[in-house]
Amino acid sequence: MVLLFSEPVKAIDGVPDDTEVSLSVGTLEAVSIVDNAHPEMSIEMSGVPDESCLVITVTGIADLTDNPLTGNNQAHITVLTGDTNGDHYTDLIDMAQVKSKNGSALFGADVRFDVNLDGSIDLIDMALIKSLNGGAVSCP
Ligand SMILES: [Ca+2]
Ligand SMILES: [Ca+2]
Ligand SMILES: [Ca+2]
Repeated sequence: MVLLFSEPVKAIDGVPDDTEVSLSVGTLEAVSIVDNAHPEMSIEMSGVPDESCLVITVTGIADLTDNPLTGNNQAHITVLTGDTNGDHYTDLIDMAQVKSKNGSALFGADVRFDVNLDGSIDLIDMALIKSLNGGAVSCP
């Protein structure tokens, strides 16, 4: 997961780690800020369950001239396998969407149609969505 900020950031305590980032579900593995030129924070995590609402809370960061982060410091992310159209339900609409992309090369936003993450969009992905039909999640 990569968070984008309006300008480059740093950890106020000098080390980007679990004092800057907390997750509502799953396990935080690593936090890094790539460099001073890009306003990006990279967050590695594991064990985030399917059908969950992941809230990432960021605290203790500042811009490069020591102005602390202001404004919204939380990102709400819906975690739902097979929900290719992002409407918070896994259903026949998603299956139809994957069917329309069957055999397409993975490119840009189309990666979301590769539900099993094996590098191609095919019948296996459609079968997976079928098996997950009825899945739902809400993420306020
Ligand atoms: Ca820290
Ligand atoms: Ca859907
Ligand atoms: Ca696939």
